[in-house]
Amino acid sequence: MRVKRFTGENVTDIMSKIKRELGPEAVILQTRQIKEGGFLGFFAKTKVEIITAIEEKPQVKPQVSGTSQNGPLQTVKTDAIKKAYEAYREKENEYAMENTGQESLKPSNIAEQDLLERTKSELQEMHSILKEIKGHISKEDKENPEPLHKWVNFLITRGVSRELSNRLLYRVKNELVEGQWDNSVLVFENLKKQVANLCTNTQTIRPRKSKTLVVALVGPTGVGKTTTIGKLAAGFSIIEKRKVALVTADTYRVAAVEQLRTFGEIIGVPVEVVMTPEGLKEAIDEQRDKELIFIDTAGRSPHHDLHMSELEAFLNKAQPDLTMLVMSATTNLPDQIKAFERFKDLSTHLILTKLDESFSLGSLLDLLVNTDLPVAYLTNGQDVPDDIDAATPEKLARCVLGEGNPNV
Ligand SMILES: Nc1nc2c(ncn2[C@@H]2O[C@H](COP(=O)(O)OP(=O)(O)OP(=O)(O)O)[C@@H](O)[C@H]2O)c(=O)[nH]1
Ligand SMILES: [Mg+2]
Repeated sequence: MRVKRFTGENVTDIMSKIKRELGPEAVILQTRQIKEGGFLGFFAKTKVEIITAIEEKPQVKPQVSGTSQNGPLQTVKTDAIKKAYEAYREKENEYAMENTGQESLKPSNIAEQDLLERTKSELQEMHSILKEIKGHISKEDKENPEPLHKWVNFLITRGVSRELSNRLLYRVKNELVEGQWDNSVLVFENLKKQVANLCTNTQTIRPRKSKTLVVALVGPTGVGKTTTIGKLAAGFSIIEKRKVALVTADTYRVAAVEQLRTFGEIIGVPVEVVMTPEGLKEAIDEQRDKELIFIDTAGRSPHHDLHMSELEAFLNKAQPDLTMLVMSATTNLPDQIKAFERFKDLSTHLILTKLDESFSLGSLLDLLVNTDLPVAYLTNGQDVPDDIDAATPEKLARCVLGEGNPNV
């Protein structure tokens, strides 16, 4: 990799210089203001410095076909895409440190935060123990015969609620005959079927050549909206060869916009930044020649009414065809359900993120029975563009139950 420094009067001039000299593959590592010239620190001119990097290895040819278990986007320019996205991410973090986020990074706040988090998780644990004790005397427990109790416990250890676990085993019991309740292979096969039956509602994005499809991603803060848009935009533009545009209505990220644009240039996708709902509408109208327009929105706390109304104002102007509510598997179920309740009227689909970070994905099943929106995608890592999969009932069932039969 070759690293090169560029300086100039402004970012736009330097960006064109970089593009001329290094081509669109160049990745921005750092952007900052510097003082140059002058005497003893006086009369120095303020300039912009951009540090770039370019891969000198021969390029990997795009492989259009070949979907894999880990995601369909594995081969194409992956390194360049990753680096560009990481550069964007770094800039974003830098900005967060320099601004409001700074406070929360002080050591004393970290300790307080830790204590708060621990207390919160202890309370949650106590809450689930109480729920479990209550569940022990539930009616369904008595209805499920002894050989099936271990399966109820298995589901509970996977994170499924006791109530739903009992319901599932009740169905298994009714579909098998008594002599089969001891047969682990038959019980597990039937259980997989029962779980998949609760996960049938899946649907991915299907762009059409004839009409632009506008897709907005919304959701609570930090759940992975921007990362998922990066993965989707790269996937659709590079693998599916679709004409894609990306519009960000997240004004908090303005400092990182150049990086986002560089990321867009590498994957061949224009990036527009808008400040107002009207600006969003104009940006969409300008990109009407595209097959797909992705809109990234700022993370919104479901408890913050003003922020929610701002989001609604953006969506009212944009009138997206699909609005995907992004939910993280690391959020506890009651909070997931609260967020769902708050966002559901704005949303048409769900995207479930950070599956790789949770050890008990069983609670996703409880989430799904509490929601009626189709699940579009599952994400399982931070890597752009690789860590994303289209949702299917089988994949969801595998998340809930794990890979193999626990009782053989
Ligand atoms: N482990 C893991 N991390 C993820 C995944 N998706 C996103 N992340 C990480 O989650 C963090 C937040 O991701 P963002 O994409 O910025 O989330 P966001 O929803 O856009 O955040 P806001 O815009 O601040 O609301 C980043 O560190 C991402 O790398 C995933 O599937 N798995
Ligand atoms: Mg974001």
